[in-house]
Order: sequence, then structure tokens, then C-alpha cells
Amino acid sequence: MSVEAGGFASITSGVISMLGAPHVPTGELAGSGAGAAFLGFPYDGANAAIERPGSANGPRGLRIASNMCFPWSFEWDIDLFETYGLVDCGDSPLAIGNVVRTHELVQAEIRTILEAGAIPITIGGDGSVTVPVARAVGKKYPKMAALHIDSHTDSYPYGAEEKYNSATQFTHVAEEGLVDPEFSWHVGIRSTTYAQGVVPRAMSLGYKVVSIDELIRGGFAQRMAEFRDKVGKRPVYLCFDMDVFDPSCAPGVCTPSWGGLSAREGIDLLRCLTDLNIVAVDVNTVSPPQDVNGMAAHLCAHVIYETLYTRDMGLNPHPHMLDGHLIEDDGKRWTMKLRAGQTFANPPFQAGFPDLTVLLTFGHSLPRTKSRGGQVPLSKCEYGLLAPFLDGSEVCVQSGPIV
Ligand SMILES: [Mn+2]
Repeated sequence: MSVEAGGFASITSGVISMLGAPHVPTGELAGSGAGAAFLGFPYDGANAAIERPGSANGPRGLRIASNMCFPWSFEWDIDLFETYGLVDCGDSPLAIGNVVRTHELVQAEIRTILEAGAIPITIGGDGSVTVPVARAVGKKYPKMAALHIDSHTDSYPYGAEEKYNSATQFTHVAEEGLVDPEFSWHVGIRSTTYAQGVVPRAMSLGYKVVSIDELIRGGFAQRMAEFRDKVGKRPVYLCFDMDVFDPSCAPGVCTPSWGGLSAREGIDLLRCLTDLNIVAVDVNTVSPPQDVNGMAAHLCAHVIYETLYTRDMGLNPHPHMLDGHLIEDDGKRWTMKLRAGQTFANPPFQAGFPDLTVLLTFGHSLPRTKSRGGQVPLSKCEYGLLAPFLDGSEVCVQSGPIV
């Protein structure tokens, strides 16, 4: 690979778009070759946090901030534009003052994106966007699993006259059968809320609720390995509310909750999402008026970056990671030296290698095996369980049976 000088021109000129992606209106998507399309939802009309309006400015804030996410990563050797054919469709049309009609307009845009064969990546905007996006995506992929990363369950009850706000979207998508709650998790739940019993209520809809405490103490790798084992290759709707982060790193959200993820933890969590069949990405709730110097917007743009990298890593696993300490690579067998808690060796567990064998060569005691030295085959789940203890170990992944 060559390293060329002068690459900044592409991100400092032209019209501002998400990650500098070319602007292609949804009406021109068909036949464009776009594989993933950003769609802005510049809407705050269903924001349940009425004292903190501003997420309508989210898409524009995100586009500006995303220009600080450069085309290349020190850690991932992936050309996102080549891999995904990224385009930015601009913002969805809205029906101001009419949330039902607004959702219909968004749903139509998403339908067009899907018909063009692209993955929709919506950038919010208030969290009610999940309803129209899931209505369109759920038609193509019935009974999706939802992975909802948020400090809130968004599975609140609603009144007959005012069904839609940014706290009820996961009630609607369950009731409408768009996602299958048995395979759907709310992850990162914490802090205060205005109603009692919201967690049991989410569970009564069939969802699994993973508190932030359970997530952090249980370990990202283990929790996400459990999710992966549960959903298998089922289509996954990934919904990421930026308030899962701590307000110290994402102040510009509508409902901030203390004790959230650090930026580093959020990235580590995302890197555990390999080997999922993610069919839609819905990132919402960036609110530039409450933001501090674009922190939440910039972090949100990075969340999208990491999501796209990780998703591709699951589909096309390769060991090109800065910290991979790749020892050996003959195309079929990779050996990597791991750090404690490192999770990115998960990508080899993917459908392209059904007969994949993972060997762990360990040089010290492990809590599960109680052995010292030697090689043992690991299942996907075991890998997730052991990941926090694999410091200094070598993981060898090969296609085919153990030799
Ligand atoms: Mn939230």
C-alpha cells in the first residue's frame, strides 16, 4: 500500500457531508453502487426531554464534526469508502408539527435506501426515529434482533392520543413485531427516570435489560459474546443513543446520565460487535446546543466509524490491527498476541469459516482451564469469557480442523 501526500484536500473542500461521503439524494440512489447511506433526521418534535431541545441540529453538527474523522485509521486498515460505497443522502423531509406524518416520510426514505441495496445509517435527531426506520427495515428483515445501546430502555408506555416520543420507540417496534424482543437487548441502562418500574416493563415486553453495572462488571467481551451466541446470524438493528456515554465525554445529548461509558469504553464495546449481521445503524440524540465544543458530535461520528470498521471486520476478518501483534499469517492461519481484555480476535468467528478452529496457546494459568502451557481449542463463547484474562497469550485462528 502506498502512502500519498496531500490527502487532506478531500476533507477540506466541497460541501460538508458525513465523513466527506459524496452527496447522493435518495431519488438517485438506485444503480449508484452505494452500499451504505447516511440519512439525517433533523427532528426534535418527539424529544421527551423538553427542557433540553436541540437534537434537530444533530445531523448538521455531526456532519461538521465528522470532518475530523479522517479517511484512514491507525488501527484499522480498511478503506471505508471502497468497502461500503458510503454516500450521504442529506436530511429526510419532515412534516413540521406532525410526528406521524414525519415518520411516514422517513420510512419512505429508508425504503428507498433499502431498495437501492444500501444499509441505512440514520443520524438523529430524537430517538423516535427508530420507529420509522424499523418499520422500513423490518419489512425487509422480519423479526430482527435489536441491540439498543442507551442509558434508557425507551420502552415506556404511551397514551392513545400521543403515541410517539423518544421514550416509547422500543415499545412500538416490539408491539408491531418489527423486532423480536426475545433476541433484543437494552444495554447500558442506568441512572434516574421519571417513572417507576420501567425495567420490569421492558422485560415484560420480552426484552433483556443489561444495566451498565452488569455490562462493565461482566465485561464487554463476555456480554457481547452472549448476545452473539443468542442472535446468531439473525438480522440485527443497531441503535446507539449517545447518552450511553458519560456526560463528561458526550455533554451534547438530550437526557444526560452520569456514570456512563467513557469514550474508550464505548469504543471497546463497539469492537465486541463483530460477527453480527447488522442491517441498519441508527445513531441518535446528539444535541449541539447542549454540546461543549462539539464533543458529543465528534464522538458520535467516531462511533459510526468504529461501527462500520467492526461490521466489516466481522464480514471480512483480517488481522490488520495496530495492536494485533501478528506473529504469523499464511492466509488461513493467523496467530496473534493479545493484550488483557483485547476483544478483536472475535472477528474470525464468522460465517465465512464454518469449520473454524481457534486455538489458544497460553503461557499462564487461566481461570477456566486451570492448566499451564499447551494449546486448547476455544469455542466462541469461551473466547468471550476468557478474553479479559488472555493477557500475553497467543490466539491462533485457522480454517479447518485442529492439526
Ligand atoms: Mn437515552
